[in-house]
Amino acid sequence: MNHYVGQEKLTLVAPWTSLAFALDWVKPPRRQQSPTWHYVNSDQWRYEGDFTDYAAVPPDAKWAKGHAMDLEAKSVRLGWMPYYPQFNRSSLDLVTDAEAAGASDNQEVVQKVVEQLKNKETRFAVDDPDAPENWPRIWMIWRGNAIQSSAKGSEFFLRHYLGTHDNVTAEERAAGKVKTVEFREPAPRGKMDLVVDINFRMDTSALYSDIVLPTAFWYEKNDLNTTDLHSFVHPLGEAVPPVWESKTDWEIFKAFAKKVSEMSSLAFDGPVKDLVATPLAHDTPDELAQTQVLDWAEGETEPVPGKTMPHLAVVERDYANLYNKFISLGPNVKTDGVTGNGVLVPVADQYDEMLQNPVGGSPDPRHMRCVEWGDEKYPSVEDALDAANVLLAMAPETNGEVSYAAFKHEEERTGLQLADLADDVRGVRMNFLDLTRQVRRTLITPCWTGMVNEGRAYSAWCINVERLIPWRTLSGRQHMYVDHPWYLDWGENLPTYKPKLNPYKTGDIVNSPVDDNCLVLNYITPHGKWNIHSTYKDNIRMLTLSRGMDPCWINDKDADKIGLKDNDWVEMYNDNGVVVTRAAVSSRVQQGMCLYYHAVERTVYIPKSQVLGGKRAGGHNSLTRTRINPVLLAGGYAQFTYGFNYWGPIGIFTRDTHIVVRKMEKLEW
Ligand SMILES: Nc1nc2c(c(=O)[nH]1)N[C@H]1C(S)=C(S)[C@@H](COP(=O)(O)OP(=O)(O)OC[C@H]3O[C@@H](n4cnc5c(=O)[nH]c(N)nc54)[C@H](O)[C@@H]3O)O[C@H]1N2
Ligand SMILES: Nc1nc2c(c(=O)[nH]1)N[C@H]1C(S)=C(S)[C@@H](COP(=O)(O)OP(=O)(O)OC[C@H]3O[C@@H](n4cnc5c(=O)[nH]c(N)nc54)[C@H](O)[C@@H]3O)O[C@H]1N2
Ligand SMILES: [Mo]
Repeated sequence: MNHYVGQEKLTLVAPWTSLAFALDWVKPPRRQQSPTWHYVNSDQWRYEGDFTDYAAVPPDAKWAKGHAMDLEAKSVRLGWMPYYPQFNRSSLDLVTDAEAAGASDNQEVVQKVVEQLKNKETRFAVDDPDAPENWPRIWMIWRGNAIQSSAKGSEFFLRHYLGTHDNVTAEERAAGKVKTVEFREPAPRGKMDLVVDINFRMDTSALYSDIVLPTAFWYEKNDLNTTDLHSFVHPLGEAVPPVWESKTDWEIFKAFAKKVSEMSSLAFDGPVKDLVATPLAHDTPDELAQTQVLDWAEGETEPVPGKTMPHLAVVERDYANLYNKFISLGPNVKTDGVTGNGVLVPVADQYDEMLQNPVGGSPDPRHMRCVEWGDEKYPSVEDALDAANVLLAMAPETNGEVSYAAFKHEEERTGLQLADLADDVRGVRMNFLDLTRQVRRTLITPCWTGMVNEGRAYSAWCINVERLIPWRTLSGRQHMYVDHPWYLDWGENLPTYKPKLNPYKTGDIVNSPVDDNCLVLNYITPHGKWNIHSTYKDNIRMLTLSRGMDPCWINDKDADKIGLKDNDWVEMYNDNGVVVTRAAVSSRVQQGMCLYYHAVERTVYIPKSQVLGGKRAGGHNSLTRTRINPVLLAGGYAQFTYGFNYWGPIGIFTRDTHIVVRKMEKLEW
């Protein structure tokens, strides 16, 4: 199913989460927080010293000091943030070895692994991220454009993930600074053995990939595309079949599942057991797990899974049946319901209803069907149409009875009367054909906070204000003050003014030449107004309207200082990389800043750089780098507990980035 990253969440979040992460078959899922993952793996941590070199914290801090990478490792071992790969050994072997050493059940397997972690026989991979056994080898980019377009610190990706040419002039500074994490020399380059991109567009990430899997465009497939911020469920309809070799995303992932199933007998005799570490989770009792910060690795407490460290669960992996499971809706949704934003949605009745459908037949926008294998019958998700109809049947936004049941469940949790909200929509059902025939709005649901009955526009938090459902905070109210010791230590227990970062101290401008012919400016990369990230910009019409490229915007008085005229070619650079483009000089831009819209593609224009001696320049994220604000690593307490796509450090605000801007003497392609 389609979804946008960022704050636009998929409306049908509860059933979608189940399907997307295969929770209908196996729990818990392995979900990662991306900025921290890339900070570690693309080795950007190696290029900074102590974060207090540039960030202001109160004096005499206990934790707010040292290297951010050490704090990242701490956040993993305390169960605050997820990290994969998990250990310095295969998580399958850990279980087999524990069993060979006498562990008779899953509980004992977990206990053995906890002991090994405590006496350091087994290590978390994050403690030694540049050890060959600990870094990831395969990177699959799907529905994103990570390389240059979205990921901060693009040039570090080129260097450490891909091993291509890069424009980094920064030096490594972490040696001797990291205390618990291993600093290996030299830093590995080209860590990824295989980069696969699934896209319908030749974007920048595709340019750098080993394999590009062409996917069907939006009029070549049946799919759903929705967000909570507007209240319609969008169907994408297959007007024509996918052209040439392209396949729908659903078919591509299904083909992967099939191949893995076919090949599994080469590695496994049957189902195997796997150990999964997951962080303390938002919207669960884990929010009260750590009222204090006690590190078991420093002897301050005992390691207890799900309390003082990550949850550890033993799960079964049945690779031979991966394909069968892919095409079937698993029984977990019947027993456990589906969950979205902390709200449990019971769907057992809908599961049983779906089981009444016939086995086989072709996918149909009106009808649902079942599949059979291993003597069992399951609702089918073999085709994207089946999957869309299954989602529509289980989502409170599109099945009024499900919404009613979810509100009933919320009544028990909150002690409030709520189900009346869904009284009038109990009879409403939507299937894929309904959506293609007529625009349909989503129904009211406790998974979201808007009140959309009777045509009312979606607006966040209405249910909390009007029906007094508690806010999802510790106090149940809107609250600003956080009494957690980690936040107190950083001086951020209340929203706090933090001074602008010094570019010479952050490492942005150390090796970059600065003289009277250039400007040092604050670098801002807001979202393009006429494009969505990297999409809809590189076509002839948009390029014609914007000088054939993305210009950088500079204030006229600033431009005067270095004799820069509108449309002149400039070089923008810092220690992270370099960009070559034209200057759009305008009094609408504030003095002291340089604005370069997100997101630039390498398919359009990338001239050569002069400051870097003729090397080809980069795009907007060539000038950024990921810096983790460690205060945001905290977890296991109140609303600041990890939630997928909700909580964790961001890459960086580009406004904390500084660049040097210089007029170009000679343009070279
Ligand atoms: N410097 C800087 N960096 C930023 C930001 C910034 O403001 N400044 N913003 C950040 C934010 S908030 C975000 S959300 C990210 C966005 O980052 P991304 O999500 O990586 O950016 P997009 O360019 O939207 O990438 C989506 C890709 O999916 C492809 N695509 C679209 N539909 C389909 C489909 O149905 N199937 C498949 N397989 N592919 C499809 C598109 O062609 C496109 O290449 O960028 C982040 N990075
Ligand atoms: N057209 C279009 N619409 C989009 C998107 C898109 O790519 N294109 N992307 C979608 C996504 S995923 C997202 S996350 C949202 C992002 O939408 P917004 O959150 O609105 O993000 P931006 O447009 O990047 O930045 C908003 C404004 O913040 C200003 N700004 C920069 N630094 C500072 C600062 O230090 N203080 C203050 N007060 N202001 C500052 C910028 O100049 C800019 O005008 O947009 C969504 N909508
Ligand atoms: Mo976003």
